[in-house]
Amino acid sequence: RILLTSAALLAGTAASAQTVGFSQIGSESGWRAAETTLTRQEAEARGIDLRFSDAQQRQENQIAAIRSFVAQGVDAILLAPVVATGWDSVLEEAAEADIPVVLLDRRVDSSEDLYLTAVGSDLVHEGEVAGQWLVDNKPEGECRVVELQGTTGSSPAIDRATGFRNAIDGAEGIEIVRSQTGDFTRSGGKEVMESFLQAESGNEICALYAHNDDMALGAIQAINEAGMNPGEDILIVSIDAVPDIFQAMANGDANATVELTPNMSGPAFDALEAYWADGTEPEKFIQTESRLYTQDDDPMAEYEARKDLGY
Ligand code: GZL
Repeated sequence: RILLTSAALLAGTAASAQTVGFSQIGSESGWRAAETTLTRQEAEARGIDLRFSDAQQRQENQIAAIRSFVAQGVDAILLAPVVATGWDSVLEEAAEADIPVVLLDRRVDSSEDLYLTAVGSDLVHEGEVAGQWLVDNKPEGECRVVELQGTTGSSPAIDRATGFRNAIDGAEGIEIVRSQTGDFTRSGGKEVMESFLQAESGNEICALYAHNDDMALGAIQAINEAGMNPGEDILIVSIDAVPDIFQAMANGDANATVELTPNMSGPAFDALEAYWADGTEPEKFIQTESRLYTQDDDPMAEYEARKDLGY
């Protein structure tokens, strides 16, 4: 009898475990890897059955994954949308199946009615913080800037470009002379920076603004290989605050980064648990905080604090 009761109890507990499908963009950056690691840990800690799909940065794979999650009848879907457009029909299918969708770290242009909430940072503000750092720290005179943009059509690429331009527009002598996507990857950042250096040979490049640290780290490699000193000849400002950018700061190769927390799933699961419990409708946007870090902020301590978080 006791054995039966405990088995029945276990079965009962297992049956109440919520199942969540997670359509992740891929593993294009250290930050993305940390977001995945933390999401798996959060789900484990909460007894949530997480079904994970890596889209290799292709929207069609994310759409297929969402359709599969709907067919499985999951209790919720997490979506980190690689680009901002093209989600209406698949989000409508999830809505028709009464499956709540929570957006992580990027936004979509679909109606807010098609998702429960979006967890992310103020991406425009991140660009403004990066731009303001350069305004405050650029050398005297003209400062010609090159920009490595994130994935074309993604909300961070759009908003971080806007924010940086908001900050520098009012300042004298700062001009963006080249801008191109490096797709948020180190290899992309390195290749595009090599082309910037060739195209601008003979002209002075004062600073690089990269929409994420991984592209900045690739660019630092290219600048070193060109026999120049990143962090001195060319100032480096980027976004994410991954461990390796702090290592670069400690070496004098990078100057500033704007932190983006990789723990988007904590607030997401909090909102879902409240919704599952009694239908509580969260705010449509749950904003995470970001702050500036520079070489003055003990980079190696920041490196140590982050190095085991799964980046
Ligand atoms: C921003 C997030 C970005 C990170 C990159 O919210 O979507 O995607 O800044 C990642 O590292 O590729």
